[in-house]
Amino acid sequence: MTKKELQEKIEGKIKRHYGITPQEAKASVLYDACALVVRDMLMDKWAETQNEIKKKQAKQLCYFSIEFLLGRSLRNNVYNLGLMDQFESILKGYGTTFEQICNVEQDAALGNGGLGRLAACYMDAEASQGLPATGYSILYEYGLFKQRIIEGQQTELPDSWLDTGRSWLVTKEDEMVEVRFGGRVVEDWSEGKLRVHLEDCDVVNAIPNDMLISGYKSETVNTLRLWQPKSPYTMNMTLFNEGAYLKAMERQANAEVLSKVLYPEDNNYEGKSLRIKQQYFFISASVQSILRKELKRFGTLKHLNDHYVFQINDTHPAMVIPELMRLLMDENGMSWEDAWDITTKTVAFTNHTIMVEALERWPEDLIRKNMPRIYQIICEINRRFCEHLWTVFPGDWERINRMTIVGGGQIRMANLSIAGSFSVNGVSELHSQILKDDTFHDFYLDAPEKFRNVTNGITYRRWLGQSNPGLTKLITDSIGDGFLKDPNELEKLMPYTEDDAFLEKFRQIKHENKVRLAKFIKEQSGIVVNTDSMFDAQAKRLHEYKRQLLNVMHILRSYYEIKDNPQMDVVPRTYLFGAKAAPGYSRAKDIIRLIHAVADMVNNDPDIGDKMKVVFIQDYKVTVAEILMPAAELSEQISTAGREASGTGNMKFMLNGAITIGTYDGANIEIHDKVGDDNFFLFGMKTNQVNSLLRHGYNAMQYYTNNMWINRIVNAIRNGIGRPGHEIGFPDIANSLLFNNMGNVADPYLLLADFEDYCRVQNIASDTYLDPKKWNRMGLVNTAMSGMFAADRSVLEYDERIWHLTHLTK
Ligand code: 26Q
Repeated sequence: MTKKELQEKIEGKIKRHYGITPQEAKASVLYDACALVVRDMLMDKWAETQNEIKKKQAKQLCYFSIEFLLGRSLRNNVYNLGLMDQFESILKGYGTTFEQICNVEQDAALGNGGLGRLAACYMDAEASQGLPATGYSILYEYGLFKQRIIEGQQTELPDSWLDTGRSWLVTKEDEMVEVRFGGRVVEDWSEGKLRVHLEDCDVVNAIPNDMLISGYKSETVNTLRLWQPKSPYTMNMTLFNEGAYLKAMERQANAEVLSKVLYPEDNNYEGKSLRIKQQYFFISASVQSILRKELKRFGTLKHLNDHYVFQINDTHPAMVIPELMRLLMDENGMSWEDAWDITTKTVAFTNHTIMVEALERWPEDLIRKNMPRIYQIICEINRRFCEHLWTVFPGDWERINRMTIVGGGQIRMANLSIAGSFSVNGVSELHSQILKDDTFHDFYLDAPEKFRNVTNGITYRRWLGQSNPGLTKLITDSIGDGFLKDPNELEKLMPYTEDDAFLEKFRQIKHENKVRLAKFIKEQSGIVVNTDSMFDAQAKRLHEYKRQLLNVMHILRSYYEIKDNPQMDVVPRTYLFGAKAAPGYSRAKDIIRLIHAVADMVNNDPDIGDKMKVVFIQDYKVTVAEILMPAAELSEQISTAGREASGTGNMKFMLNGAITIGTYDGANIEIHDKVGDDNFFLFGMKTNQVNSLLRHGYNAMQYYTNNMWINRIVNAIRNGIGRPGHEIGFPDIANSLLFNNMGNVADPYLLLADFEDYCRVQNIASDTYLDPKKWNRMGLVNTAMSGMFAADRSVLEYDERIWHLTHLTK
């Protein structure tokens, strides 16, 4: 499309929707007009994609996820359509810039962290690879909370993303479906055959809002279908007339509350009844709408698994299994055996965590009360599964007890997900191995053929092409732009690791990106950072297993070393943190407060000056990550070995040329394999050492007694951190490292055991930074070897190992 045609379309929108000229339009109007024009363009391609799917009777992917952490869409879509130059030039003509207009858009933060962002990266990769896919989730009114720091403490503010997000949605009232809660199960033998139906339910209408998903220079446009609940009931006038105003609206309010807010929990399960209703709401609506299409197209559901595969993103959508069973049997007259055969050939399960506190287990009562028929079906799945287990493990009661789906008054969603799927995968080599050896070992013995690995990946278009234009240009100028379609081409950069002029340009670009981040930090917090210092970043959800506290302990050590010896030579560093804590996770919030106290102490100390700065970047989100990743030089990936399933931030940093300081955990291992020992700062215990230490009784106190640094740092954390006169003590944090608490051993994530080795390797990192050429070469190796962490590779592996989809025109 030419600039002229595009400009006419934009101006047409402004005129028709707002009745003004582009010169009169403020930024929000220009944003809306651009978004609507882009949406129209995608709509044409979307219709084409639908046609091709029909014509080819294509097998499609349904990706079920309670989270899609999309970030902004305008720039992404314009980039994918190859229209960046046109848009930049048109908006310049209006006296503004495309960037300014993009900044109007709020992030669509319909997710917490890694799991949600992964879903978003995969949607991009599927469209880019011509894989037909639909994502299914909820149209949350409020996304993940906005984080404000007030006096060092996190407070949460609502995030109403729809103000600008609406522009991307196409509401399809005519594709509404009914979701039913509660009621009674009624069995009916009247036609000589058992038919089950529900009576006296609470009905919630589900309305689809479709977001079109573009791929990079691809003809395929896919769909993200976000369900919005709407009550079919109006106000109860009898109650209203009696003066019971709230009661009169209760039914309506109960329905619409389903999509109010995304639960802000990450890697942690909380048994809230609204949450399970959210899950059933979007699952039931999605499966109904899929079956409706299948019936319309083929007149039967017998071949469902030839046309669809359902990938469930962790266990949150596990109710697809009983819901599909219910619809096949109760509403389509299929036998249990036929329905089970189809279901278990359709559903595949991805696990994202082995942390026990994240495993979903719902009280039986809650499911029985809200989804009585689903409860019955789960019980019957369980009964038959136990029967099967008795033949596989005769007499092995203990094992069978661990494997049951219903047990101890709870429904175990992971067990349901495995029993009802044909595929179970982890998200990195190590994680998939742990699933087989440990977490799901019993299930592995029963059905080894189900287990596979697909290592996570990220979309390079967003995380390099769009967020790091400087580096993208340097790469394109030297090896062409093929890497944006085939990321393995990045390896062609390897010869440049010996090219001094190239390395100098690489350094220069990193520096420009650091200046950009420094400006952002200055505007946000007033802190001035030294752009010649090493930018050392840890950005991820705040969780004890991710060990932000270990990073803090090392910062304190560096600080005291300078205090003890002000004349010593140091490599200046800027320590960057970005992290949200779940609002109910008080230890995590305490650690945020500690980071601020450390920042207050370090940043205001005249003895320290430019040598150290500690910066907590407020409200870390996709859009902030897009500024942070390109500027980082050292990537902190320091989880306790065996605890981080994969990590994906590690990949974003690597791609942008940061060097990892990390443990042997998750995808760090595969990053280390790719770049080798020389280009990675590896430290700490391995998974087997961690587990054996914990099994044989880990004694944290012994480190406190014997290591004078640990002693000093833990005491300081307990007694007071802050600028003089403003010290705050954190006794709970200190105690958690030394004493058993509430059934937990002291220091369950082994910070004290890994501390010395971490500091040793941090010193190596500092020494290496003194040799800029060496450092830049290491960074470039990281970029060059990052090809395998592209989401394109991941989705193609899913396709080859699990999905077997029909490929469309790219
Ligand atoms: C469950 C029940 C009730 C409420 C909340 C939850 C819940 C919500 C979010 C449980 C877990 C999560 C999120 C998990 C997550 O993000 N896991 C991360 O997934 C990434 C993508 O695979 C991995 O890279 C990370 O290692 C993993 O931590």
